[in-house]
Amino acid sequence: MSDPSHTADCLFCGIVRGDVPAEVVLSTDTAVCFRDTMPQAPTHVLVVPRSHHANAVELARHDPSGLAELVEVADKVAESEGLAGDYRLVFNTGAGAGQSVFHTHLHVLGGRPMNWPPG
Ligand code: DGP
Repeated sequence: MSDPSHTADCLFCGIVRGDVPAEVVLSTDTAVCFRDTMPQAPTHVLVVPRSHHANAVELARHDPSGLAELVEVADKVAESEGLAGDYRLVFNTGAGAGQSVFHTHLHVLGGRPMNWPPG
């Protein structure tokens, strides 16, 4: 949902608004990118759309071009972090899959060898 009434208690809406501090590495018209406070790799940045949707599927349904843009922005972040086209993008979707913040965010991970399957 992108209903603004859902965003008052949302942590990432707070970061997007600038009310909650974060180490921002890139800010665009549509997204804010900041370092994850629990990094799982030497580079771990979250690419967060300014609009509130609960997960990647909700964003895709309501704003498909916004989802594509998120991936473009993630690639810019990876480049500026020196990952040279070598990185992992992750959308955790649902609590059972590890999603803990219910505002769409794309994890950009890199700077170490990545294992498969992921844990
Ligand atoms: P997920 O588990 O996929 O919903 O990812 C949420 C990520 O958000 C998780 O890796 C930890 C990170 N995180 C949680 N709280 C904060 C915060 O206050 N600031 C920042 N920068 N990251 C946070």
